[in-house]
Amino acid sequence: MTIPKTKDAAQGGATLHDQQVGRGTGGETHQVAGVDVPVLTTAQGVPVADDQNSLRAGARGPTLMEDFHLREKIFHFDHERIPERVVHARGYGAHGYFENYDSLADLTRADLFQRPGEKTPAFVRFSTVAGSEGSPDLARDVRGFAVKLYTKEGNWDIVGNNIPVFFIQDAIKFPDLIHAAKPEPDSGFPQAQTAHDNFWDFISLTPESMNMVMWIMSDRTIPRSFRFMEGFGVHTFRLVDAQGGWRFVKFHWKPKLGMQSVVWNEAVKINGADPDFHRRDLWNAIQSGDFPEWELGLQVFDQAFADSFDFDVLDATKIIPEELLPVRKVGRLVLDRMVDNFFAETEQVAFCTQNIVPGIDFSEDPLLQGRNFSYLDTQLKRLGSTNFTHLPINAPKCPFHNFQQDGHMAMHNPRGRANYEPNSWGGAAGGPRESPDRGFTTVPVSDDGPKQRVRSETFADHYSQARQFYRSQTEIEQGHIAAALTFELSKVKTVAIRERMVSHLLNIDGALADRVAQGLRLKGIPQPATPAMAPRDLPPSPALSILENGPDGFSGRKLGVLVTDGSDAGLLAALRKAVEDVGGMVELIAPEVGGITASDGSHVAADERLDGGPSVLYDAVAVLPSEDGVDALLEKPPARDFVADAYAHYKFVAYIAPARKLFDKAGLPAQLDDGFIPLDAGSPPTRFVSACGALRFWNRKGA
Ligand code: HDD
Repeated sequence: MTIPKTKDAAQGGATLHDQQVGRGTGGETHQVAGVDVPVLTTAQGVPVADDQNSLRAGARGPTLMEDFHLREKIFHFDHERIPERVVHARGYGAHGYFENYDSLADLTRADLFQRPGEKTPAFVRFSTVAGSEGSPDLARDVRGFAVKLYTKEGNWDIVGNNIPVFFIQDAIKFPDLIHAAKPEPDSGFPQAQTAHDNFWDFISLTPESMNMVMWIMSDRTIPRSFRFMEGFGVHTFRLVDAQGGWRFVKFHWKPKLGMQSVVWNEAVKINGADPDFHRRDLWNAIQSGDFPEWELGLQVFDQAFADSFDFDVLDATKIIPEELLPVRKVGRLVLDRMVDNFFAETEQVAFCTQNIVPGIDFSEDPLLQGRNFSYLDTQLKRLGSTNFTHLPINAPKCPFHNFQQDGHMAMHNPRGRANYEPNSWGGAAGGPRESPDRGFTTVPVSDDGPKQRVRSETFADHYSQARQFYRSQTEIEQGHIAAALTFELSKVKTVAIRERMVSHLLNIDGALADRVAQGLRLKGIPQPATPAMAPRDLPPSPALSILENGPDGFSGRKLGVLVTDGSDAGLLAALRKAVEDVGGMVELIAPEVGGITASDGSHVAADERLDGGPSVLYDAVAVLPSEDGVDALLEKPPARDFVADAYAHYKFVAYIAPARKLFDKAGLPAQLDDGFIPLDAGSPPTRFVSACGALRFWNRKGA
């Protein structure tokens, strides 16, 4: 191929930004196969004539050192990877905005909360904690929920999780916790799982983790989608008003679509069927204009409330129940744009708990205080330069001026002579100066005492809120917690660790401990662990249950429809309309991906081939084969699994008469329960879709 000579790309008027983000945007173009495309260049902008062959001495001779194009290309490739995050390595980010409802000037001087309706750009990264970057999305794990708000007075990061409490009270235990959770150092497995000896050994020796244990064994750690989970700032922070007055605050993100999780057997299968299940879900939702939303909620309280509350508000293993202190909704977070480049944005985004703005302040929570050391340090390791703040995803969107300079990859290089202050260069030439009025000031709280390594007595109650969490769950959810504990501890080989965990459970709930002990076939029930403080019965908090806080419809959910040649075209169209009318999505699964010929002779494209679209990928399913088409399904294991799994996972199933043959073949009961809804003249698709709003038919016996 002969490539015409061109000018240097940089002369073509490309901006620095174009050159950074485009694959040859700007610069000269040339025609390839009748289309104008940019000329391929080296990183130096030199046009490349041949990108297929290295420079050789003779057609079969050795490659020459002189080949600067080959060397530059391979050199760059060799350095493509940066260290993955030591925790939260696997994540997925999106852009959006935060919109403030009312002025909160009476509570905080934070600029973003001053004006009703004001929008602040945001970037959010969701993540799992323990797994590597390539681990599956539906590992049982806490989800990170990190929000960067690019306010007009600097970047504010709320680096939270989808669970409002944490395993440990003091940051000094974080390396131990994470070492224990990650793959064991000798064997190098298990990946992205806490179901192993090291984790439960550490946990069973750390009673302060018991509240978190209840949360992680609940379905919160197997969310159906990032879109359907809550987020929390976890720690207590401070809101500071213009007069310097302050109150404590806890941050909540409430999903507009309600909460939803999968069931464990489903999670295991989703990980095989689509390891990218969560990121694909977010991508698809945002790309199709179905923008997920969360409301920011505040629990605001003063020192008197903190003192009257039974737990220490500085203890990150505790919540303040919403029933005790309601969550005030103050704005909404909308995610409406995917990244242009995963590496540049999602991978290089650097969240730091110490990124805070005037009007917000830290509390003395020892976990938060330790985090404030950790994040800056880890970004330097990961991103390689103190100038990571110059990367577009990390740079503030408001003006910023200081005397920091140089270092690796410096991109913002101030002009002029003044690179220190005080200086006597005067006016603008003297550079920026501090502002006592606008600048960040720390709340002048005082707390003095002897220097010592101690844990406050007010952190000593490790079981009461664990009990409260467990007893606030529906019976179904309690069953899931017991099953999850039994599963995880069954993977633990050391019997003494299993027993030690049950001894903690005895302090939480006797029936739960019994259930797990029986599930493990322990020889006898161990003695309860000796608590540092006797657990108390607290009133149940319905806000802690997922099932009590689910959605009221099928909006944002997905229906999978199994079809064959001859499927009823009219019914398909009516079903699609009924789902889309309530804001849901439909995917068709056919024996072959090329699609089907429907009853009216029309060609209908499929979204998935049968073995690529198992029912675990959908919130509800419809089984609509034709009389002629169903026989071919009977011999296909993925077709039988499709209905057997939908049944086992409590899904609502719409069907027409021929589907019964497949149900029989898959071993479903002859007497179908009310979760199976026929589609016929007496039962239109709208009836099925409104039933699907309950998401699962939990009354199914024997599933
Ligand atoms: Fe952390 C990442 C959340 C305790 C040290 N953490 C990280 C991320 C989230 C959290 C969401 C991923 C950010 C992203 O998407 O880039 N971490 C939490 C929460 C905690 C918590 C909610 C307890 C309330 N973390 C915690 C402690 C320490 C760290 C106690 C250390 C003392 N966390 C880190 C880190 C990471 C991190 C090593 C790894 C990658 C990163 O920071 O950017 O610094």
